[in-house]
Amino acid sequence: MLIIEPQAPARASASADAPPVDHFIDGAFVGSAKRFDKHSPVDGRLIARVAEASREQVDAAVRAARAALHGPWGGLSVAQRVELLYAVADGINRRFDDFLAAEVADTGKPASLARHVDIPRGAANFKVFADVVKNVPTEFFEMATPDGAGALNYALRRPVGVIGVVCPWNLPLLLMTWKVGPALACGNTVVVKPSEETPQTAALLGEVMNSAGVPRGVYNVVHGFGPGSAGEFLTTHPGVNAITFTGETRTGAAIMKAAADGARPVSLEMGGKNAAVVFADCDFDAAVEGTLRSCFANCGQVCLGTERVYVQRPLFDRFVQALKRGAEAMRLGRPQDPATGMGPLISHEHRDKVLSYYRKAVELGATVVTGGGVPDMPPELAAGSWVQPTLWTGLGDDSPIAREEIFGPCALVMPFDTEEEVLRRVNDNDYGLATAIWTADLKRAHHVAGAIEVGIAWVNSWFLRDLRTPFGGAKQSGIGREGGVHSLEFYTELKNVCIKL
Ligand code: NAD
Ligand code: 6OD
Repeated sequence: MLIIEPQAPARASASADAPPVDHFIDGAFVGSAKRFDKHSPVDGRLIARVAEASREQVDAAVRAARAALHGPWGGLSVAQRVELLYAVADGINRRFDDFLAAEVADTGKPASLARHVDIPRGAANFKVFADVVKNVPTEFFEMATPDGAGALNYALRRPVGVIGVVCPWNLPLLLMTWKVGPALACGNTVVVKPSEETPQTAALLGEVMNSAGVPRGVYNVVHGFGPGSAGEFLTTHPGVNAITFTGETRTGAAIMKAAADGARPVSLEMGGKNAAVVFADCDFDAAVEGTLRSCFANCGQVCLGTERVYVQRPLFDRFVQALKRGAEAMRLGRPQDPATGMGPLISHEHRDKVLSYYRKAVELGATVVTGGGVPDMPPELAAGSWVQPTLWTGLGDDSPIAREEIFGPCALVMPFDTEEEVLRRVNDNDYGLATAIWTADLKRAHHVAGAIEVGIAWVNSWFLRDLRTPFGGAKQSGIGREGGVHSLEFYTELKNVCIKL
């Protein structure tokens, strides 16, 4: 199988005409002397000149966030905070098309996907966590004492302080608000560092915060990169009380080291190498449709996505052929085209990484069932970072293709015989984020879901999310859980008050 080498991207050179994307600090937009280019993943066009925060600007954002804790924000009742967060959600919905356009421009993902997933969830994250904070009680214990009078214990939740929020590029608004929603609902203030690849929706949210009446300094955004830039400046800043992060495992480890100074808590949502397990008794069509989605949605750039597919042997050949047909039916194209099923990867840099695995699979002797290279796109899209949806067979669990996160539209499909065998093989991996189990046998479903070492197990579905449930990864996929009351554990200090009667 020939892997088509990508052309060097023909990109527009930096132009002062490209619109600026600025930081949002203390309720106002501010630029920087230093800016970097943001190119469209669809066609390589220069779409924005993004301000890169200096250490002083990150410091200003953290100071603004600290001051806001002691300003009007800190004096709000829970009911008032909840009302403001509802106004933020309504503000996102009112400017739905602006958010959609910004997200699609930054990521290149199909507008149909962003319209149904990214933007509505961006708004929902504010309402759901406002409701959690409003409705979830704390503890109360009545206690006996030797003098017979007794004592009462009750718990109070208080904000942690300034939260540093470091975000990835794959679901930018959704994953940022998934953390900012509960952080603000609990009364904290935030400094957000969006991915350098996707700066726009975080900035736009600043406008919504102002229109909703959120006091200045509560929500701040600083743009830039990781090491030696805004990410490092934020996570090493002593004024940040806790850090919540989504991204690669090795970045999470670097952030954990930075957080050790000052013994600051971290919540880390990191990489995965998720397995789908397809038993011979499954609903075949549902399993094929669900597995195609879990492998290829968002061009394979979903942390919960499947990159290992274990299929029970009697079904194996038929299942591989059905996946192949589905992959080959996938339409790659402009995000706005309703027929588009898959967009490009986020960048040429990320495509280089994904293609290096495409090459490695072939070198290791994989059978390329479909894909394996760069698709032939029309000339106006040729400078985008497109790759073919790809399926392999013929490699085992020990190959890097089965062990390392690729984060592209690709999966290795492998046969298995017994439940015990597949459990052992699925669990023999450093990651433990998510799994999808396809079976009609309820007893087996419960057993396998209980035994796979992951934070999230789906049975006969994938990415079906109730935001009240615990979300996070086992092993190297994460530390901590967010979602519902679990977010309260991270975003509040729980204080016990003991009253001697
Ligand atoms: P990344 O780790 O490269 O970057 C994430 C963020 O961290 C970016 O904002 C980046 O600028 C910043 N950063 C990088 N180095 C830093 C440093 N040393 N200090 C401080 N900040 C730093 O991840 P990515 O490429 O943006 O996202 C893809 C990865 O995210 C994949 O591994 C994917 O599995 C993972 N992910 C996990 C989840 C989850 O919920 N577990 C969700 C989405 C994505
Ligand atoms: O749905 C969510 O809350 C969530 N955190 C999804 C993560 C997807 C990863 O790419």
